[in-house]
Amino acid sequence: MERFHHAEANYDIEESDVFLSGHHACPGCGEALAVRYVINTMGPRTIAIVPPSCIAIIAGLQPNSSMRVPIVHGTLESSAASAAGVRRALNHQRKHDVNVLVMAGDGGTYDIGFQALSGAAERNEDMVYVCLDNEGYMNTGAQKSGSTPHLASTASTPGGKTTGKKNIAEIMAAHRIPYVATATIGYPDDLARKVAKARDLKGMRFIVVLTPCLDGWGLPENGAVRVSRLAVETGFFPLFEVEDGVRYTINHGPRGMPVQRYLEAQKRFRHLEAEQKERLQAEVDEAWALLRARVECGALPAATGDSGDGFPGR
Ligand SMILES: Cc1ncc(C[n+]2csc(CCOP(=O)(O)OP(=O)(O)O)c2C)c(N)n1
Ligand code: SF4
Ligand SMILES: [Mg+2]
Repeated sequence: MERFHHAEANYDIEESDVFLSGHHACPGCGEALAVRYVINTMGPRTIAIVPPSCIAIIAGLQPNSSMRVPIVHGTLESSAASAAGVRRALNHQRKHDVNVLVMAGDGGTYDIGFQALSGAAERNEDMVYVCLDNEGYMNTGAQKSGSTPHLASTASTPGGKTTGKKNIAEIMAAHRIPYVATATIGYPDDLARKVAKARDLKGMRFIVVLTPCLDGWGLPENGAVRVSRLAVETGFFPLFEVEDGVRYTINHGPRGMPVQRYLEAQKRFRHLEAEQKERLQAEVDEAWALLRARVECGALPAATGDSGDGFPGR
């Protein structure tokens, strides 16, 4: 592990050198930066499961892979099931020190891979599952996914998506798994800390990382980190952790910046009327009220205590 300090961007993290320079993502891709932080924090004793996505393009094919770890290129439906199988095979070989990691896109997590993910979470399978969330099926031309925000324009919703973004962190927390977190590339120290925490826990750990896509969001090549910070500063994408499905911690409150600042930085929202922007602001405010209520509920004593099976409150 090597320590990286970046004074201007104000971060200081420890990274291994699993991720190599030279890959096939668009220059400036937010997802590639997220992959670097995640895989370098997980370290060299890791097997990664990567379904079809831009992550698979970033990982590349042997012998030209950008990662110094074994990678299973599975199907879009089956990442969590594949990871569960790899974990069990490793356990059988007594290789308990090898981490099993899924790096899947939002399409492969919120939608197409969700059945396998939910089943693995219900069984509390032992893995770190990271969803690199660029809010659309970007590898196939930026179609909308279950993660695309309300009113965002995509290749399949050019006039704006009529439904909202699924709250995958809450959905996963409802499975009462040991650890759920949200993170983004604009806050690398927060992201690396959460990945390290997940790595060192047991059972199902789930992190969703907001990773702006230049092409799909309509950003300049140097825009991914700035927009990911705006997502947090405006409250559009809250940073929080959930332990055992109930104990919520907010890591970074919104700084009172209007959502408008986030919307105007991206082409996918440029068609919006003033009234639609106000509606999105109201939705963000409502989501924060619910999140704060969850924090307060989590501070209450558990209803039934620990059942002893690894799942509290059952
Ligand atoms: C079952 C199935 N449907 C469709 C595809 C085609 N496909 C390959 S990659 C991809 C996009 C995946 O989107 P996401 O998981 O969000 O990853 P991203 O490309 O955005 O990183 C799609 C639809 C497929 N491989 N399998
Ligand atoms: S399409 Fe988007 S997510 Fe895919 S490599 Fe390009 S910038 Fe990254
Ligand atoms: Mg995607």
